Amino acid sequence: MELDNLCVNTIRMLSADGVERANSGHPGMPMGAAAMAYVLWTRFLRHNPTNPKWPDRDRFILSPGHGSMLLYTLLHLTGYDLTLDDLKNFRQWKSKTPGHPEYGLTPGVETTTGPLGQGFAAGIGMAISERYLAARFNKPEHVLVDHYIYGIASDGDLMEGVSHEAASLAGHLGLGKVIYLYDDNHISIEGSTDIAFTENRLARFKAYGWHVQKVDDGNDLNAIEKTIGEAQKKIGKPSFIAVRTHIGYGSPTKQDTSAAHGAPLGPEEIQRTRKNLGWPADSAFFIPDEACDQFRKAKEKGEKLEQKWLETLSDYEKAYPEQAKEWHRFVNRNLPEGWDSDIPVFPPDSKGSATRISSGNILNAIAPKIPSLIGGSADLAPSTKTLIDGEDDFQSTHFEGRNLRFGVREHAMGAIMNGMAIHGGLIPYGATFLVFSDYMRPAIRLAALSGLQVIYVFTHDSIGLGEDGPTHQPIEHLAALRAIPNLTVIRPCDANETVHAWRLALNNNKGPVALALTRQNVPTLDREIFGAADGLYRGAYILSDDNADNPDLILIASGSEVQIAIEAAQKIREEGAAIRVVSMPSWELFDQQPKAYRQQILPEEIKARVAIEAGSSQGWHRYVGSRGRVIALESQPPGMNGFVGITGSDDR
Ligand SMILES: Cc1ncc(C[n+]2csc(CCOP(=O)(O)OP(=O)(O)O)c2C)c(N)n1
Ligand SMILES: [Mg+2]
Repeated sequence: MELDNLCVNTIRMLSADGVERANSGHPGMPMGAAAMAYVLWTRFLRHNPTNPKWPDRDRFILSPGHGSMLLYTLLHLTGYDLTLDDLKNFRQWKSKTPGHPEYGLTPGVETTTGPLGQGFAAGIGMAISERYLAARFNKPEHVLVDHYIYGIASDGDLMEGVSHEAASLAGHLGLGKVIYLYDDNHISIEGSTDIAFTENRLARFKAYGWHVQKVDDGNDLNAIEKTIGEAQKKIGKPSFIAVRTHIGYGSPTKQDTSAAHGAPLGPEEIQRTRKNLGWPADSAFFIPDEACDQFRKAKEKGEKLEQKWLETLSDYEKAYPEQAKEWHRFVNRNLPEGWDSDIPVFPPDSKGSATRISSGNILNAIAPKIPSLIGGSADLAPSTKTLIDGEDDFQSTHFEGRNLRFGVREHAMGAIMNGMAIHGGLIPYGATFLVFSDYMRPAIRLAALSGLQVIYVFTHDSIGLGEDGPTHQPIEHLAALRAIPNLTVIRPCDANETVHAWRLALNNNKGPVALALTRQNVPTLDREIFGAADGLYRGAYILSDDNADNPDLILIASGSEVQIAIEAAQKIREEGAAIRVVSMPSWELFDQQPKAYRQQILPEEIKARVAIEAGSSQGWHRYVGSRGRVIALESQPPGMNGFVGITGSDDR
């Protein structure tokens, strides 16, 4: 139909105009994918541009974030709070239309994308949240949660390992609400995908357990509509639709070439493209009225959809007042009153226990009170102690289950947790050995960037883990995690610090928290003798102090090395020196303290300071100063003799 074509070309040209004006960006992807995006957004997507946060909206993920102009164009056209001026400010400093979509910045952007594969995997996390919430809250006559997770994925998304991991898990779990359109344009940056990407993608997804379809002509609106309709009918399988598109469609010389990928069309080529698509000459940012009206129908439609849902919610509140309260708690991320009433206080114990064990006990004390807390591990639950006792596994037969079995898929676990958190309603946690945090790093970074409440339980946090050898012994991992802005890393020294670490993680909804926990026992400190464990909230606090005004030496340690610091202090004291012992479970928390507090714990004038941590010394100099020393692991300890690897180093 002519109007449809006009609308599709409006998407193409607005996207190309945005890139042209910014003089950077990616016009080709939006131009190629415009038709499928149009069908999806005008014939299927249930959303309310007036309220981008309506909980039961369908989610749309643009996994190839480089095609961001496609998303901005759709948001503007359908009536989100994103003006034409915003489109004109594409890629400008502080604009609402950055180079890649950023969660929290632009209304309607459901998740940050750009690192290929992340959006794909985050969508699987959203689908997990959708099913869990549906299982927990829906009643036959009151359906509160019932929405799709739509996405567009590119060649790059499908090449990245994280999408393989996530697709495999989604197929296993039968997440039928996932419908992904594959922008099958045969082109990536270096040219034809023939140079590096030739497997049968449909067969691959079929083998993962997905329902697969293909559309031979990416401009055939009816064919696209039909396949999405079919996909919706497939209840128990995620859907993958390969749509043969043409990058840069409409551009006479750049279509089907990688030249359309990452640079503006250029003034002459964009004129030629306008002509080719029947667009007026010199018509940058032109939106035909009929096209605008067509897209804007989304507003009224969306308001009605949400209104209807609000009526359902109101009926639900009357019929199930208690559950309705819980629903609001979930959505607002509030913890129920008394959630911490069963949290243990661990008595002093010189033998103590591993902090991973304490963590497991704490998790199991709070989990019954916080049903929005759900998680699991990458096949290491017996080691990471992250199973919730008495709860089912989350499986296609038990979407109400709270124990997630991520399988050995750390990267997808990270990205999936991001999607779970971003979907709303849940607080996800995920566990593995600290050494394998490397396998999750890109997703952790995105969680931090997006300010998501995600909890990482990283156990076996030092060479103290035992006999596994250097492949399993983390060295630089704490430093690497601490280098990620807005990630709070906490390495508690004993059971009671672990309690406060969990409390902090549950209360911190501004960003992710990583807990670094021991495999081996650590003593539970007697807090009658030592400083109170809730000092953890301040990042560092005094455990013991011989001369509060003027200690001769400050020993600073984290986690399992705190006991070493305490023992060392004992010995040095015998020689008559006044020692202060500081437990420093979290740099980030300490750095947030007022200067006066920091000065109180680590007074500027006391230069004799030693930090002890069984990891890389990198960064510790900030706390010990130029005349202090760090006792750390400067090199990979030898395999079987790992325990003797800890050495003092002079860090001047
Ligand atoms: C993890 C990651 N690696 C590399 C890049 C850089 N990059 C951006 S787009 C792209 C590939 C483009 O090919 P495709 O995904 O098919 O998108 P199209 O060119 O078809 O729009 C690459 C390598 C990235 N964004 N993320
Ligand atoms: Mg491509």
